[in-house]
Amino acid sequence: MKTQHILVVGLGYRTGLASANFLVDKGFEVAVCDIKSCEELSPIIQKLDTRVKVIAGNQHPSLLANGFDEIVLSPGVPQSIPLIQEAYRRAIPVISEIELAYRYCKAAIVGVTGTDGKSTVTMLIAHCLNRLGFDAHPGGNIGIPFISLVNSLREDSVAVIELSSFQLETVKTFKPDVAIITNLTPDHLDRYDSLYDYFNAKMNIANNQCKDDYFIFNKDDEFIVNNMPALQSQQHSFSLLGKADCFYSNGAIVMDSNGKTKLVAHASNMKISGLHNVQNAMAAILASTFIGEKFGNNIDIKVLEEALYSFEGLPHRVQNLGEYRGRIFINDSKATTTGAVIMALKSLRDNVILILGGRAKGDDYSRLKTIIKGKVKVLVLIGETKDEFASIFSDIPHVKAFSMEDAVIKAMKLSAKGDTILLSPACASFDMYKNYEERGNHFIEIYSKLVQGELAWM
Ligand code: UMA
Repeated sequence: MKTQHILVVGLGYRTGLASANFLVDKGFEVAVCDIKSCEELSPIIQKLDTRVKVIAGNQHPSLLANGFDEIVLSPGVPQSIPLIQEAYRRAIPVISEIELAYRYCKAAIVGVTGTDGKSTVTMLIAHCLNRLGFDAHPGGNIGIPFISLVNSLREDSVAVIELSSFQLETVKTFKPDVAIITNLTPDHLDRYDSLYDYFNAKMNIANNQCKDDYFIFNKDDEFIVNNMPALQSQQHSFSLLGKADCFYSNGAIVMDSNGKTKLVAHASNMKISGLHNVQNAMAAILASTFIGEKFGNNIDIKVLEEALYSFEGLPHRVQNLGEYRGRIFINDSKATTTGAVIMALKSLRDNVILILGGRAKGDDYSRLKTIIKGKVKVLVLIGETKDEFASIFSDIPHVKAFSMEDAVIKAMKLSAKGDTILLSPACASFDMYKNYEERGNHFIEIYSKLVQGELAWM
């Protein structure tokens, strides 16, 4: 049989690199192209198998004249680029790395999508399943490409995969055994024409599911409930507000199984706080239960309860750094949407000094006004959006800052004992940093300098 010739589009240090190395190992002839120059890509090229052909600084549609059989598209590359449009014209299949990994994955799959909470839910499910005795592996959008896991997954393993809308745009047959959508609020509207387009990409998570599969959704999310397409899978919901398959009542997280209610956990015993984390826990409880059913086991609720209590949470998500001169510092650098900022503010008392801004993602930032007026004393505006936000929030006390250090110094000056200094930007980080982790780590570093007396702020 003729060797298949695959083009990987986008040589990011996660998806492109892992996909190209995987494919060449499987015997495919592989080329990878990226708009960046060879020099810019050199740290990644060093990790690339030497059998992979690198096309740097060129993504012209004429590349397809080389006769590729399939394209693996990195999530950061939109389908609208001329190369991909030309691929569609030539009927060359375009798939995501998720679809590729699915072809080789022997394990059961839990897929987690939604706007906010995906990473926490992914890690929490993997934590619960491992405590329950499963061999669970988290991956996907969380930063570990699914394709890099498949060789180590067994038939009795569970891959718990965080899925972005970008990754789901180009799946074809991908089908998780358990799919979850945490919530849906405006995001990535710089890539999608409307919220519906964004939602439709996300719903690709469930399109191929069949009647033996499970689909878990947030019953409190009106957009999801009102726009849910017909699905083949068994649908189950969680709710903070009323009855659902898993619901919250007076501090208790309860499962409703065929009309019989069962107490699973007390929210106050969990290390991750806030009602959004109760939602995350409910999604994890349902997913763990259904994975148990898939494997023919009744999971031990006591073990699940302990797993929920022992989960430490993830860095950069409402991460409490500690106290300095009576101010609590919270790093929520992962909050790149208005929905995430709303969740963070809801989980805190008032008197917040909010560090906000970065690279806009097409969100309607005025959505933040009501909660900011209720909880925030003053806004410290950073990044590319600072002028735009100064006009959106003109009726709210605000100052502009010109670096993260400047933001922290201004936040210290404008705060008093008992206040909370929160970095929850509502924006992407790319105007000032490589990614949200680098932004959060810089904030943590500045906080440490403050505590050690190495940053003059008075
Ligand atoms: N590129 C092109 N042509 C273009 C645009 C980009 O060649 O037109 C190239 C860039 O020059 C770069 C490469 O594509 O070299 C970047 O690829 P990538 O952005 O897909 O980067 P990866 O490192 O592979 O990271 C991706 C996800 N990135 C995005 O979706 C933007 C990571 O999610 C994910 O962790 C990783 O795969 C593993 O699955 C990050 C993210 O920001 C965390 N996700 C978004 C979010 O969470 O909101 C969706």
